[in-house]
Amino acid sequence: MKKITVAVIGNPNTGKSTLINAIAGTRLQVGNWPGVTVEKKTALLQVEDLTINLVDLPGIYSLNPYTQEEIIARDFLIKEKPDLIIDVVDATNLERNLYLLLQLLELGIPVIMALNIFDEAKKKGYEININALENALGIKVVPTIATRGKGIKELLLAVKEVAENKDAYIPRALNYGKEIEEALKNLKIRLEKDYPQVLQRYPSRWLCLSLLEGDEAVLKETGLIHIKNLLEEIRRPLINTFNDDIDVILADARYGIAHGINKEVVRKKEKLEPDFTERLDKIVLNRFLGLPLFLVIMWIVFKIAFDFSGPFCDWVDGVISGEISKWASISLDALHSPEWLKSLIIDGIIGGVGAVLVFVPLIGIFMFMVTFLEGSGYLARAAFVMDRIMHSFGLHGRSFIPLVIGFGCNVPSIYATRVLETERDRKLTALLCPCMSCGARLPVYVLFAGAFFAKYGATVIWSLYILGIITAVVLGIILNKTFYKGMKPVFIMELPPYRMPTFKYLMIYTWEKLKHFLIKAGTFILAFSILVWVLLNIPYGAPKDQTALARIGKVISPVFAPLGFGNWEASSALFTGVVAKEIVVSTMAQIYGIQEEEEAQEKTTFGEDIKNILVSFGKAVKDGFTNLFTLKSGVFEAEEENGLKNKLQNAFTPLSAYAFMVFVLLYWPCMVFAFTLRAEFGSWRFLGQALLIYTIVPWIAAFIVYQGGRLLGLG
Ligand SMILES: Nc1nc2c(ncn2[C@@H]2O[C@H](COP(=O)(O)OP(=O)(O)OP(=O)(O)O)[C@@H](O)[C@H]2O)c(=O)[nH]1
Ligand SMILES: [Mg+2]
Repeated sequence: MKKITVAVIGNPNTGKSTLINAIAGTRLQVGNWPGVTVEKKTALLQVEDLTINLVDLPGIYSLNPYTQEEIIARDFLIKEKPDLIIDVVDATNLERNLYLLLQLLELGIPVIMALNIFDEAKKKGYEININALENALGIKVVPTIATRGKGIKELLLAVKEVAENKDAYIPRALNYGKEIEEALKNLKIRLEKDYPQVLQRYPSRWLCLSLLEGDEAVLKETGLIHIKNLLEEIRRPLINTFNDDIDVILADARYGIAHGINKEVVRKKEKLEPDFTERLDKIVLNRFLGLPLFLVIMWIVFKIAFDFSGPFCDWVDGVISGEISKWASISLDALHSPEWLKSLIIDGIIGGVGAVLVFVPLIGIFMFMVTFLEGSGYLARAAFVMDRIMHSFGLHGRSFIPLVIGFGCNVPSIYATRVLETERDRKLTALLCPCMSCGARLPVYVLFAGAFFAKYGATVIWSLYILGIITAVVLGIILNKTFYKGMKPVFIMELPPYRMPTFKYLMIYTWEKLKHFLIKAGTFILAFSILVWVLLNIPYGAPKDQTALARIGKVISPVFAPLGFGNWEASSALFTGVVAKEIVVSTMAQIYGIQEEEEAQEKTTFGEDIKNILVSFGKAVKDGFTNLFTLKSGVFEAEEENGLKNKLQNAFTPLSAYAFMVFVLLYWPCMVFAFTLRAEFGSWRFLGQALLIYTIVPWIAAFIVYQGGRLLGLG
């Protein structure tokens, strides 16, 4: 049995990850913007007697990398020397994609071209002569539509054929003309003589070309820095002949050939009508409309998510505090369990975890819409629109993508900063990520907005998200003036076309995001619900305000007094919430003790319970759609049965509730964020810096809101 490694490479956003998912049934991250994949990922596949190790890599425009993720891709090709390369090419953009392909041919590894996004090319009226393309390049070309799994079989056949006859498919490299080829030959001879081991380690033609170009990174990497003089000697006559730098000459040659091939093999039918993408972008990217439109789109996303999910959240709440609590109570009674165990399971675990699970429908629907924005190509536009604002603190619009990802969860944002070029840009962007309100904060907002702002709930929560963005801008400007001085980077981000995400895509990537919350509920939140229960029961049987948790809360509460929530309940919820934001809600649910209602003990059979659950689900579906079409504010007008909202209304005023939400918005996101930040940047100091910022900033922000509000007579 034979095993081969196949590198899947190509320009950004050409469908590499989609293609691997289609071939191997994996769920690698896919999105409609350049820079989705930021690290190497692999998928194993068996084709008859051949084991194929497919390696998904970040997109690159050339083999001369700038950003960290581009270096990952380049290094894999150069150092790990895969057996075969699949170059995934965007058929609507053949000429530009050919530049990388021509460089790949220089690696001495067989290349197959997957001519992907073939559907869009056809729709745009491109006719590509596959045979002519194969002949011009001397490699196999397979048209594919990765999103629909078209061409996969043919691609795998080609892989098998090439893998079995590798030597016959070593590509012929591009000829750069007599002078340059001569220089390359001379250089190779010198290296063969003096540095045979270096020459052996890397693809030789690529190495010679990079050295000739004077690629500093390659010089350093190969340890050949001391042959600079020799290189100068070889380079000088060339520069004299061509009157230009070698890298420019080589790039020009590649562009020239790419242009030539494109002209020869692509025919474009008469353009019938202006492109949909072009027409829509006139509005979306408009100087004046762009930003308001972004805000409106965000608002619509919230409105839909809250209205539609309301009845479903109610339903989950009903099932947890009704049937599930009842079943647990009956089973525990039947087992003659002691009172404390019953309290732990029902008040601690079901009450604590349940308070968070109630919001799963909301988070799910919100994630669904964020996934839609990602897949449709709007996300990249939002980054473009934000570009000017980002420049005010020396960042590029590209930084906005890690930030937007933060609306889902701040942890993947940290990884997404790899698309940025400098360490400074990466660190500054990572430092701003926590200002983006992640899904875990939603339960807190919904609880408070529901208790204090009912009808205006969606708008209040939307205002928190906007406040997060504004804080990021202010913080960015301050950091840019102090610790993170930097140049304004120039980089044009490429805008992908608008695409209608498939239903399957939406379901898979919504689930991937939601899964994370469910896992957290079953681990962190479960563990902390138990811990909170324990702290609330030391000493056992004491009134709640004399327990260990209350004591902790009372110690730290003076810090929060100027912010309007100096009570021990809020303080201890914020204390446990350091681990994860949902825990703020699960702690409050336990502190304000959701009382078992008498009706929960109603004598119904198990069958009746199940029927009741199903019937109420049916009603939730109906109500969800009714809300959607009648613009009723679903989640905030939820019938509150357990009295948590009432208790909150006694402990907070609308103003202090808003200040509390602002504090939750801006304080330290979660433990996983801390671990990831430390791991990704390898620095305790940087972590400490971030911790400090996200302790001070929320305090100041909540202070301004609360005291400012009081001055204005609001509370
Ligand atoms: N119409 C069409 N869209 C496609 C096709 N293949 C991929 N896409 C879409 O193209 C976008 C990019 O797909 P990805 O698989 O993330 O691309 P990638 O090359 O891995 O991107 P990076 O990791 O950012 O370099 C997604 O919106 C896909 O749904 C195709 O054959 N046809
Ligand atoms: Mg990818």
